[in-house]
Amino acid sequence: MATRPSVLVTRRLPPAVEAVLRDTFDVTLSSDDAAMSPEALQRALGSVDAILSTVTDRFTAEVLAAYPIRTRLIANFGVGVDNIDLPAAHAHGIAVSNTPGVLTDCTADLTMTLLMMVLRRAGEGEREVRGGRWMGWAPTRMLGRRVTGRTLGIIGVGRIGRAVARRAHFGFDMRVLGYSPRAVPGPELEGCGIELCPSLDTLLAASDVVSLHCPSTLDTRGMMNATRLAQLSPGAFLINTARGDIIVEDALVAALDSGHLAGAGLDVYRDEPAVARRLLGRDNVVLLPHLGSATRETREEMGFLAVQNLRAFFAGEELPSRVI
Ligand code: 8YV
Repeated sequence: MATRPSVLVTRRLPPAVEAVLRDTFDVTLSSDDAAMSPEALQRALGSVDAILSTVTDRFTAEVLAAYPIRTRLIANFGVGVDNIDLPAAHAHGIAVSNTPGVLTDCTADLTMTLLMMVLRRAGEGEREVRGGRWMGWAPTRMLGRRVTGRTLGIIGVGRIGRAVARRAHFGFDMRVLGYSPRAVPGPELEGCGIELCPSLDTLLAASDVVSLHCPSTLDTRGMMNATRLAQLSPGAFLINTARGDIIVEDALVAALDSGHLAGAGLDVYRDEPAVARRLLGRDNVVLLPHLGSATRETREEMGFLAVQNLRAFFAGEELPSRVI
């Protein structure tokens, strides 16, 4: 029998996915289900044919400088690949795949969850009830902002941005503005209810709520800085289910402190799992623990898509979702 490709799986995955992996490859499963250290990643790069990685595995240029490298494919469990230095991987002859599509709806659903929670003060309200501080209904108590009919600005009109737009436009009657540097107007965006803005400035100034759906790249890291936040209309809200480092956290806190920003809903953070102390104490900020794709169904589909990429790679076939 031909030897099976060796695959290191860095984190525990849904049992059905692990079963398929065991049936197909010579698999090493992570034993402690914690983020792998740079040293452990380097050891893996030298010893296995492929690595099924997640967002918590940081394949920096230093890690990828391991020698010798045996790994030929990093199959990332997630659509974002900012945890992998792509030029360095390419330079070492390592292919990279991801899991787009299967997590679009879940992430869009979670974006709407954050939006609703922030504008309707749901996190704050829940804390009040659980804390035994609720003194009863009153006409002027804990008033949030109406969601229906507001203007939502979507930065990044790819799969997830468009799925959010559909929910907001057709479900909540929102006016939806969109911006991506390379987006072109047409039926695909119009069908999602998106009016494309000519510039980011226009979108920021015209939106009541801005939601981030762009990848973290050299162009977008730190994009939401003090200048950009100041361009938002006073009393606007910011939602982030993309990547934490797109927002400059100090600038976000300052905009919340000054009241220019009315609230924020965050699922992702620059230094996960660390969350800035100055955000933790704020009632107008909803903080979730990177739950975008966290449903049983989606995590299985992500796993199966990663397996398909591994299979195709070792069969010499085209990868279903190759990044490089
Ligand atoms: C995943 C995500 O849970 O797919 C992504 O890019 O951020 C999340 O949905 C995470 O990446 C798992 O590796």
